[in-house]
Amino acid sequence: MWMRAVSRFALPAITQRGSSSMACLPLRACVRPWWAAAPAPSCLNPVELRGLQTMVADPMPMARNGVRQVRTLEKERLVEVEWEDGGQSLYPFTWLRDNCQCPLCTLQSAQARSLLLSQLDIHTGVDHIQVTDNKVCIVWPDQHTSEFDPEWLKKRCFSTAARQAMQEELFINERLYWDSSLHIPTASFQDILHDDKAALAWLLALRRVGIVYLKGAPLEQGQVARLSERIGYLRLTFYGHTWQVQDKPMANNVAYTSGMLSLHTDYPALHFPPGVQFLHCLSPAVKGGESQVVDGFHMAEKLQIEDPEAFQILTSCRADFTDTGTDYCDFLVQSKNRIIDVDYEGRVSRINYNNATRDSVLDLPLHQVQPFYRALKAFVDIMNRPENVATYRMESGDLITFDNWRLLHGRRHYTSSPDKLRHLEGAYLDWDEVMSRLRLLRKSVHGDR
Ligand code: OGA
Ligand code: NM2
Ligand code: ZN
Ligand code: ZN
Repeated sequence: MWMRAVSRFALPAITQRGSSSMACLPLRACVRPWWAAAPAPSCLNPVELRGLQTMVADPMPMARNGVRQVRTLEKERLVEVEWEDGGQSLYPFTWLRDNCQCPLCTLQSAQARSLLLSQLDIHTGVDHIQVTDNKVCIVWPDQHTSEFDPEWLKKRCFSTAARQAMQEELFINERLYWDSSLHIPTASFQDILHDDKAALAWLLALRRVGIVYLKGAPLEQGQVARLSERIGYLRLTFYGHTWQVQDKPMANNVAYTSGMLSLHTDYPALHFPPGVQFLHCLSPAVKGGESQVVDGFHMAEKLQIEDPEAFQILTSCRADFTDTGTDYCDFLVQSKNRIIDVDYEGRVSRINYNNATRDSVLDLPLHQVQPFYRALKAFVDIMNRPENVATYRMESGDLITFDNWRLLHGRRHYTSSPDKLRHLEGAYLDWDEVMSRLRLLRKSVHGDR
């Protein structure tokens, strides 16, 4: 039977909302970008919404991107564009010259810059500027001319709000935080393979929620590879292109036993751990083996609030990880990772934690050892609280997809029966490839606008 954490109807709900109720909204009328404007799916029980974009005010009024007038501010070396809706945008001369879209400066077939920095005068002036056919035309002092499309310019406006909107459009960093009451967004494996709308809803939920449950995958190996081809290609590691999670003699990893797996992220022994993980259940355990997940970003936020000292330690001290054995080939891997990675603005960007591969080598001065253990235990205690852990049981044909940089996952011990082996097949992908497919699907489903 389904456990509480799995919501069968969740993902189609996202799709419907995404395609119907939004269609009549003006482009810029919502706080979120147009393609993300669907309300939080009702199936989710998000604890909080996190992400810059939710705090961004309407970056640009929606009206036509018509240009009313342009002028140069010579002293500041800026072009000022006044839009028909009354707004204004400023663009540095140097940036405009660098981003000339003409065939001499841009290789159009690759949409790549061919103008070299050695050819760029970063002190250039402007000889002449005017609006022709609603395009901004600039003649540079050497008589080279550039033409800029107003829509193109507007998206690249340097105001804080416009930059934030553009970054959210590109990277979709908004997150829905959750706890044990999560109903995991769920979709049909076949739909995702064959329907672009379903695939888009899948990847959007994977990004925002961090986990999506797929049902109805054929009961044979090769399905995680098939699903990865829907995106691009999978990530090869020392455990192979895909890997078989089974109780194996002389296991080269604790995952390949029937033991419980405490909450972990996969592969912190690599400095660049896989971003996304797929696990396909081919045969469940007769008894035990239930899955558990927690929202690592949410747990890190809780730690920061409850125990700022522990958060400080786990975001600054690097722990050593190690992994050795033979699989795809022989390996002896070492890494140094912070348990909680934060970006340049202090926002949590990745969790790196697998207690099994945490090395006995601990490269910390003596006096930092006990504080490190105290901090790590505080974090693990929070993530183990029943109110934070979502539990589900995978049945044959179920395929779970999740953000391995954000979620920690585990499983209960299971009873190994020799005539019916528990068998999951897994594969990794990276976020760059997944995000690439997400952007392309967004374009093909919704069009450029
Ligand atoms: C793993 C893992 C989960 C499971 O192989 O790393 O977390 O349910 N497996 O066996
Ligand atoms: N497996 C499942 O960090 C880890 O060792 C995760 C990886 C063996 C590919 C387990
Ligand atoms: Zn040019
Ligand atoms: Zn794992």
